[in-house]
Amino acid sequence: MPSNTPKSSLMLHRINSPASITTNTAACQKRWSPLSCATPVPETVARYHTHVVGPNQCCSAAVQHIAAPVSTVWSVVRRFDNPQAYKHFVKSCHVIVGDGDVGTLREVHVVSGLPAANSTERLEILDDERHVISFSVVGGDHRLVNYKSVTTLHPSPAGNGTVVVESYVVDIPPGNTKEDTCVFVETIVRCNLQSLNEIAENLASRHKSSL
Ligand code: A8S
Repeated sequence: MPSNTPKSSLMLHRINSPASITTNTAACQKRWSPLSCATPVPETVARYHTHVVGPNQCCSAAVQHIAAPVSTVWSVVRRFDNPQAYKHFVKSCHVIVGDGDVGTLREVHVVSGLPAANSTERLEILDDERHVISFSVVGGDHRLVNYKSVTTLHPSPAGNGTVVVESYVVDIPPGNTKEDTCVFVETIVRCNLQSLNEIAENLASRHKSSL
């Protein structure tokens, strides 16, 4: 089993809530997990952020606390047709097949300055009850072959906030190291989560002042 990152396990440790806690033992002995096997976590974290990782792949997770209700954050995150609402690297997005259900394909064009032009992505999971969304990259002109990410939202144990957990698996591109790949992807994911934080907090405060 590849080693986990202390940062992720520390952060995930904090999102424990008394409801539906599980230990990560069975899954993480066979697969990559951001957690140590004994760390108690909400059941959806253990289930959706435990990945099979090939020898030429890398995998990591990021956590973001947002001072907005899960319903507000989810209203932004669930829009597979509108990633540009919070992903600043996305210049445009068009749904090419499907109507928003699992299997829908989107074509994303990214801003200039990246080692990429576009990406074709498939919606893998959209669970409005558990607040889980996942997509995989199935084509395009870029270096992140077989990229797959899962994002889950959890009510923060402290109160009216949200904890977002986003994990990914991707092939390590030829000529790059695992570390290069992780740094590149983590930079994108962190930017996206920070932007999501701003947008959701703005939506929540606008909603409050209109009540
Ligand atoms: C996401 C996450 C990632 C997106 C990557 C990592 C990408 O859209 C960008 C640059 C690339 O080199 C690859 O949630 C790709 O969107 C911004 C085009 C896939």
